[in-house]
Amino acid sequence: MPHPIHPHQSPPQRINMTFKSAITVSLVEEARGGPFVYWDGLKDACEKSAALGFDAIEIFAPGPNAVDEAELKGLLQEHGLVVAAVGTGAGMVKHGLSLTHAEADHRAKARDFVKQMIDFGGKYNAPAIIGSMQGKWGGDISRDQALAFLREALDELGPYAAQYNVPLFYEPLNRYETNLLRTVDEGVEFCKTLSTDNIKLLADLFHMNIEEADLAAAIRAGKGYVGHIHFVDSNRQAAGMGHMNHEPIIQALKDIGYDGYLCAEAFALPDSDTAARNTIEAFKRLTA
Ligand code: LER
Ligand code: MN
Repeated sequence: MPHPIHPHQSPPQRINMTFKSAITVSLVEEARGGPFVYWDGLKDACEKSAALGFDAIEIFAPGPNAVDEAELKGLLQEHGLVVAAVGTGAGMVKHGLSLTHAEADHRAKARDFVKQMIDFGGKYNAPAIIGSMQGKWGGDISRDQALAFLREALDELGPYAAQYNVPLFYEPLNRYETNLLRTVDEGVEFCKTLSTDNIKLLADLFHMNIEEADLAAAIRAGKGYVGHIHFVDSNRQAAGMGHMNHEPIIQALKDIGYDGYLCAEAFALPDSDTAARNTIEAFKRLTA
């Protein structure tokens, strides 16, 4: 049996891995049961992730003012962590907002929410992520129209993020979560139509496992565009707990000179501590 983590034991040396490691913490009660490893607050997540040797946390927060800045900065400093990225999905989960909604007022509110989340992340030099906030097409809105709305949003929000010297991450999602862009290649082609070059793609191995023919080839084709990785297994558990072959994916990331994070956006299965430990062990095995 692996040893339990004692929050007060001093953190081990950072592990010198090829890629930086990050782990998710959700502060959104409505999302409980979703694919996030830690659920019991920032203090708990910082103590435990630092003790395991993670470099960073990725925060899924209910809104831009949900986190006390002094508290988080203190925790990051105390534990030698940084923020890898911040999610914006609470705009959808809590407020039902979508960047591709039929009504202009609604879209403006969605863009405003994302801007505030970019401001939130900016305090920690962390990019924001557009995942479920991209919405879907349907009803009165054609696919082309929805993509035009998405383009308009990213062309506004990408430059907005640049004030913090960070990109904005756009995440293709699998077919059960969006009908817009579902593969890295579709994401790359879409980025080429933008007037901003400050959008980078978030390649989530869980979504890719559903949509891509060849995950490593998709990563290679995303060279220059892939800026963040949600690193999990086929079943959205920690890497190593499903049937995904991660070695060729790691090799592809090396080949494209990827220098971002591998972030565990995984279910807390069988529990947070085990998922976190399984993740860091897989990272070490695959990349040390
Ligand atoms: C967010 O990163 C993501 O991957 C989505 O599946 C959440 O719904
Ligand atoms: Mn994801």
